Amino acid sequence: MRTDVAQTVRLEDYRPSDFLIDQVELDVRLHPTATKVTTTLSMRPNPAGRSDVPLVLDGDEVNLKGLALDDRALDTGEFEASPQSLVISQPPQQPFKLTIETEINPTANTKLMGLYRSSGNYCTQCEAEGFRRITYFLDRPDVLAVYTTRIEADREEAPVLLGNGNPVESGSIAGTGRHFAIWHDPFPKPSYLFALVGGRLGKVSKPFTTMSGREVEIAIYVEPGKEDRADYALDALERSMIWDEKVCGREYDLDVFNIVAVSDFNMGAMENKGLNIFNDKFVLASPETATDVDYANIEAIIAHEYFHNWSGNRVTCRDWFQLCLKEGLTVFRDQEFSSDERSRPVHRIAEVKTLRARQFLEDASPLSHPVRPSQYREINNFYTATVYEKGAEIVRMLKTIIGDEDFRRGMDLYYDRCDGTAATVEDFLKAFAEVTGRDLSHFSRWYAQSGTPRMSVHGHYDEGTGTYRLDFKQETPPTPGQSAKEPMVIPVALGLVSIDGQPMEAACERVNARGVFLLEKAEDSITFTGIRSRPVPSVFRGFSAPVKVSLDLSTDDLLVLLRHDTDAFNRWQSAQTVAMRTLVSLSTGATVTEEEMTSLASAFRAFMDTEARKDPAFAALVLTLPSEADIAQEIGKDVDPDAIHRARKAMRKHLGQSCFNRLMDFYHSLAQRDVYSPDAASAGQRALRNAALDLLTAADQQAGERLASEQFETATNMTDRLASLGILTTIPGMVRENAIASFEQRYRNEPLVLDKWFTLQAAIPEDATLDRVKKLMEHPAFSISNPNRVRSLIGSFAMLNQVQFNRKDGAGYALLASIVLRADELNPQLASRLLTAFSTWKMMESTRRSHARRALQSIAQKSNLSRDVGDIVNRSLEQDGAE
Ligand code: B3K
Ligand code: ZN
Repeated sequence: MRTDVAQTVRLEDYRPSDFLIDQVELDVRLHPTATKVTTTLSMRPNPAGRSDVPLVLDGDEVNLKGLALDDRALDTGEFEASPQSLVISQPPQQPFKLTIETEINPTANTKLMGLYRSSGNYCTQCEAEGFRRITYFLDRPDVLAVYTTRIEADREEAPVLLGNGNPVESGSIAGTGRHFAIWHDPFPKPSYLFALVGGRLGKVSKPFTTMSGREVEIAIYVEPGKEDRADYALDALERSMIWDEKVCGREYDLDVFNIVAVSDFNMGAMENKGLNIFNDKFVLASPETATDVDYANIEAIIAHEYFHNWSGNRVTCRDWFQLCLKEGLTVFRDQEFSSDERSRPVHRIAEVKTLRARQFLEDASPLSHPVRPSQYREINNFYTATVYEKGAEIVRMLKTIIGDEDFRRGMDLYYDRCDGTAATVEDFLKAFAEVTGRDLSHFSRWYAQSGTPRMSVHGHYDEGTGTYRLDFKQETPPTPGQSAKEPMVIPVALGLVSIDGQPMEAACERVNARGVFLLEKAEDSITFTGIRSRPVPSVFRGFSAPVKVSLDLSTDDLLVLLRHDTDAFNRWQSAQTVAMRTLVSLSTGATVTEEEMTSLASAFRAFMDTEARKDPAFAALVLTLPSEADIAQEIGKDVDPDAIHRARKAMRKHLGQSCFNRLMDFYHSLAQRDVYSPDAASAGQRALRNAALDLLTAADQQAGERLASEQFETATNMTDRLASLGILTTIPGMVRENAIASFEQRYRNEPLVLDKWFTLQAAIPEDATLDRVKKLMEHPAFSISNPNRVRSLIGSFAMLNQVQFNRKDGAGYALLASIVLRADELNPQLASRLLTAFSTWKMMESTRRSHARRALQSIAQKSNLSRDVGDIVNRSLEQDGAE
């Protein structure tokens, strides 16, 4: 076990910085291996900090080349420099100027933090603590400064030079082949929002007039020749800007807004002020290379990063414990945007599927933590589904509780009051408490208490009195570091439906005009009066709280909701609940009656006859069974992934056979259109057609193979081509292998498309996949140093292939462990993200559990692990009861 555990940072230890930086002037001379950075800081002691203390600046692998205080070079005795810090023992007690010269090697920077190179271009990533890899600095989010950046480079190597803020000046340096550009950002910002780019890039742009009439140029820079693939992203950016003005009253504030797409990036994108840097996967799209899901992701991530300009940049975070303040809020904002641009119920279902698959899973694992953690060892490990997705659910619950108007007033007050500052979760809640006069202290527990609350809901109808009582109980299971749990404030949006499917008007004073009951205690009951027949309750409409619900509803009642509920989310949820009950029984060897097997099938048939064509995207979701990972999570302990795989396959086959003619009818009537459009309605039709093909194939492999092959050959877009290839990969044989080979041939020069090819093969649920994955690691398109490639092949194997990653012989775990160790030497963030695939290990049956433990221990025993991997492996093994 690792002994050199990194120092723990605690929220309770926060204190303001002892020094402030008002202005930063950077002069960056780009060079592949020896970039010289001269930083001039206008500093002063912080009146809120301690006096007479040394000045300690953060560094990370930087080389100090020169140091001057108020233009006087410092003697060696006056400071101490290491790659990790620069300490000036007796700094002035009044404002002073510090000039620091550093030298860095962007080509050797494989961590992709700080200044690095991607396909020869220079780019940066500074959140959370990457700026200290460029120069020594007070690299913390509550030190806000105004930046001016001069970038100099070889004109051939880097004709485009971009920085934060507005362009000020540019020109050639005579006789050197070099040129420069100066950028000035008037908005004070923390160092994590700093960015620069230098390289050969193509550009698409358009003018944008803001709500107050200011002219802005919005532009996207991509690899030359791929400009037309950025059109959709540019359009999404424009729509995001309009939405933020119309719906939130937020206007853009600089003269230019630039986005740069790069191919080596640790995450999706980064919201640097005025200069967003993106993983090219979330910018580049054409019908031939991107799927409907890619288009939707591009739209959402473009919006997300743009929205950060207010929720994150204008109002930033005091410290990294407040990360959810910008991330949870901004996810909520991008979800609302996508819901407005697309179908709200369909988007809500997609959000909840993601939340359950990632956040509920995390909360049930050794990595569970509160939305606002109270301590960390490596902050990069806290960019999690809990901070992002559950963080967004908290904002959504707040809106549900206080209503739309007060929510908007609270947001406006928060922005107005906190603009230009580094804020806390308390500042955020205070704005809403003030506009509503509510005490939100109990509600704030959502930020501090980890774990997914479990709710049970029981209904009692009394025919004699015409009343209907609903009993609610909540309980949150223990999580690491938190054994005793308190009740949460839980908004329950609900309604009653009659057995014959009519909405019931029922009186209950505890349910407000918006149909919401607020549960504040561990147990509570509400009673409806004037009820003439037994109702079916529809609770947690729209998934009004991030909780697990156990409902004592019969299959028949659930199917009433599927057919008739006015809430689309609960219609979908009802079908999922019926399917899940049967899938769990099948997976765990419990008896499944004929009736159970057939009831969902007949409900599906009725649904297809009457409803499915009204909203194909929604229908596709209804016809898709819970995933193997969802079923494993529902079972929760002693999980056997092979049994789950068999159960899901059997049920798909049964449903496919029972609905065969209708599915075939759907498949043929929703034929491909000649012209591809990524809009939600067209995407919905494709989704339904491909969901039908999946069930048809489960029912009749030969027929499915024939249809899928034909679709694969004739597809006019990537969505249909990839869906058919995915279906073919489930059928062993030459048809599949030929399709895999032809796809590779067709897209051999398209790395982002080959990523999809890697993913599909890594997800094949058969024993030979392990060797296939190892072989694909030798493929010329694969590279262990490129995060997209590694995530597509290895990440998909570990996260999507339940049966092969969790092989009973432990070989899946061993493969991942060895790759994590290899990746860790180059890129710790990438390695630790891969390692989180082990988060389900404790819920496996004992043989698999032992193999997983051994694999984790083999990582933990290594010396020189990064802080990132060391932290995840230690937390994964903590509180591991010996067996
Ligand atoms: N704020 C960045 C994520 C930074 C991750 C640093 N490890 C992108 C985003 O959430 O918008
Ligand atoms: Zn974000």
